[in-house]
Amino acid sequence: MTRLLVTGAAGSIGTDLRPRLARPGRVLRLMDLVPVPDPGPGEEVVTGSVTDRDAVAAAVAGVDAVVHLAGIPDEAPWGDIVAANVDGTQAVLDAAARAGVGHVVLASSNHAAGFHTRDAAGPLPATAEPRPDTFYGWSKAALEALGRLYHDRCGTHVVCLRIGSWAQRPGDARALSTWISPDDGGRLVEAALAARGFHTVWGVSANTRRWWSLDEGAALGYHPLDDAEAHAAGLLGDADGPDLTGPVHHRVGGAFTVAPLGERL
Ligand code: 15L
Repeated sequence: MTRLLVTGAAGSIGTDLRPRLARPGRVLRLMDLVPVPDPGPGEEVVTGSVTDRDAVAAAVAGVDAVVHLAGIPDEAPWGDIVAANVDGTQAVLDAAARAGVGHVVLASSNHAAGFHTRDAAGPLPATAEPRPDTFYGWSKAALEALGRLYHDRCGTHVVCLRIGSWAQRPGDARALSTWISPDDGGRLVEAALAARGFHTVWGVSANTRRWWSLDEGAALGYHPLDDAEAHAAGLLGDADGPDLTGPVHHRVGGAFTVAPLGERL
C-alpha cells in the first residue's frame, strides 16, 4: 500500500493512527473537514467533507486504499447521523469503486451490535448480526451493509472494524473489557489493509476481561498485544469487578443501550 487516503484524519483515532501507519515509501493523504495540523514528510492534506462527492472523487484519485474514519462518533439527531455517517460512507465507497481502489477499511463500532449480551457459551463472534443500540449504532450497521454491497457489486475488499473503546488507556470499568489501545488499533488497521474479501472484526485489545471474539481478527493477522488489566486496580479500587448483570456490563453497547435516542451524549 503506497498511498492511503485516511478520512476523518483530524479526529482522535486518525491522529493516533498517523504515526502508526507511517512507512518508508508510503504516503498518507489526510482528509478532514478542518485542515489536518502539522503534516510531516509522507503526508498530504486534503480539506473537505466526505459528503462532498467532488471532493471525495478528487481525494481517492491515485490511492491504493482508503481508511474511512470520518463521521459523527456518538449519538446525535437522525438527520445529522444519516448525512454524515450513511451518505458520507456511500460517497466514499462509491468514489473508491469508480476509481478502482481495491481496499477500503471502514470504522464501524461496537454500537452496531450493542444489544448483544454476554453469553456463558463463549466470546461473541464479530459476525454477530447487527443489533444497533442508537441511531449512531444503526448508522454503523448501515455502513457495514454498504461495505458488503460494494464488495459484492464491485469486488472492493472491505473490512469493517467494530471498534470498542479506543483511548490511550481504559477510562472506566467497562473499558476493562472493551478497550483498544492505539498501538493495537494500528496493528488492526494494518491487518485490515492487507485482507482480501469482506470481513467484520472486533476492534479490541487482548483484554483479560474481553468477551468479544478475537478469532475473526486473528484470521486476518491481527494479534493485539495490550491488555486493559494493567489498569484494573486504578479503575476498580478494592472491588473484584463490576456487577456484570446490569446493562452497562451485560450488553455490548453499555450505557448507549439506555441513552435517549437521537440526543447528543
Ligand atoms: C464508540 O463507537 C464511540 O465513538 C466512542 O465515543 C465510545 O463510546 C465507544 O464507542 C465505546 O463504546 O466505548
